[in-house]
Amino acid sequence: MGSREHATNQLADYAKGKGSEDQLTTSGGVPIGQKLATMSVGPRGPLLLKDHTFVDEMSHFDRERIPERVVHAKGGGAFGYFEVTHDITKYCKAKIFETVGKRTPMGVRFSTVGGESGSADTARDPRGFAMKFYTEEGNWDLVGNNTPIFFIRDPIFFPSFIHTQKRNPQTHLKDPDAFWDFITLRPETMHQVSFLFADRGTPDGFRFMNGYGSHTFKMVNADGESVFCKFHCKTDQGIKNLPASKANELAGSDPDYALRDLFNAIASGDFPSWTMKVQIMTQKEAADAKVNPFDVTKTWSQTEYPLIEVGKFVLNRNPVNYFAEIEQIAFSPAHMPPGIEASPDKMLQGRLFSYSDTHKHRLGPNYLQLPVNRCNGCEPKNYQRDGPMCSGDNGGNAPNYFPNSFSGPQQKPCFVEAEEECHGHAKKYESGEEDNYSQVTVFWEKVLNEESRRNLCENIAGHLKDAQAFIQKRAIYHFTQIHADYGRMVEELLNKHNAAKSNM
Ligand code: HDE
Repeated sequence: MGSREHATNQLADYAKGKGSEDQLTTSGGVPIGQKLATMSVGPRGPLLLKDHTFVDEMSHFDRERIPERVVHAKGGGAFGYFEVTHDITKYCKAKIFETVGKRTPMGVRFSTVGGESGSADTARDPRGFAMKFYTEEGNWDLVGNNTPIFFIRDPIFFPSFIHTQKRNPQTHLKDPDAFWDFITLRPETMHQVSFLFADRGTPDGFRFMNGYGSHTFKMVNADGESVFCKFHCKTDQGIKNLPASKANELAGSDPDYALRDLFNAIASGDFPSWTMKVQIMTQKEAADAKVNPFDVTKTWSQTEYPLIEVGKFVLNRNPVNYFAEIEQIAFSPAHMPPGIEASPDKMLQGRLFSYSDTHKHRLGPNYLQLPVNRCNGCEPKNYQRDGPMCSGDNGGNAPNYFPNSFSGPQQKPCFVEAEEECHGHAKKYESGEEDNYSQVTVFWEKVLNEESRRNLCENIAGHLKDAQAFIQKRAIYHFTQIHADYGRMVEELLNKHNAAKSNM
């Protein structure tokens, strides 16, 4: 390989491993004798439609693209295993946690959120951290981010919030007003915005960041008792972030920086790993909690709900084919095995619907039959049939209706979800006036040091400077509610930018 890195040398490595070449065929498997020319009448054409090799090739090419993910379009991933290191069976009956030392195959897809699939890896953006555990009781997808919180607390805002970061409907450019207009109209975004514009908003690739389930989930044990929990996956490589200037530079010089880094690390045997921990809250604690434990714009205190170690996961295999294994991998928060359930978190509830809905559009209704999405050794048995691209046995000759008296798949009471008590009045509860600032004040005062506070304000001002004055004013108002110094520092920096603009 000489001095070439693994990602650059991929083709040569393939050839070395492959040895002799295969016979070229059509997509139907028919051997091809000549692929260096189309069939034409005489050397100057025209072409003949009877050249089915050409038609086969071209018509497939014409259909190569599938819709990219509406968010998280740019990403990379890898595969490996999860290993239990500590016993949590008193909380959770999921088979994946059954015994210490048990290993379960898994895959992770890392991504940026707002950009298109060709966009730069080093953009200031949360990073997607989507995990798929191939458990023997069905796949468990923990579809998280590298942040423990999120911008909004009601899923009704998600499409609009995302539109503010996509392209302006007329200019097709990123809009300087839209993001800050929305953010300042919905101050529940302040916590995540402050996290995003701080140093962790530009992680150094995918290996040096944590992953979080972010939402509150429910764990159920073998006796049917349930607790609420949050998942934290701490990078064993340590946290490493890129300075804003370096991130900007890399966006131009190596937009695929994070994908390259992950591929090379795994190809050279430097396997990244993460330690999984959980926070646990009892039903009683949840009922008495001062802070809404189901609000994804908030964290849980780690003093009151300490981190409990569960296991670790290691990524030790690069995808063999990016499209088959990474573009087609399809996560959904609704994919939960017995023992792991949803909490009432409204955002999580909204996501339970959205993901399989988008996959049915992006990959088709039988997307779970694609090899990368199939569960491990637990053949699905149900009454769903047919549909485009059905590639399994389609239920074979078993009955296709339920209930039936003819040996079709049967339910088992041990898999019923934990009972849940719910009461309240059905109405649309506007949550904009809830506590939006107090945890951000703690973040400013206790988590950030002086240098990172400065970086945060500079990163915000550098972005907010292009928005209209009334939007800047509204932003300063919210930062001041968090901390007077926060508001003042952003204001001073904005004044400098605005003065420089008016001198131009
Ligand atoms: Fe997603 N999100 N999201 N999201 N999300 C998608 O699903 C959505 C949210 C996250 O590598 C989409 O397959 C709604 C929070 C990751 O393939 C879509 C809401 C968190 C990925 C979708 C949220 C995430 C997605 C787009 C608000 C962190 C990439 C394509 C209610 C806890 C997964 C797709 C991958 C992808 C919807 C909010 C993480 C449209 C409606 C909060 C890591 O279904």
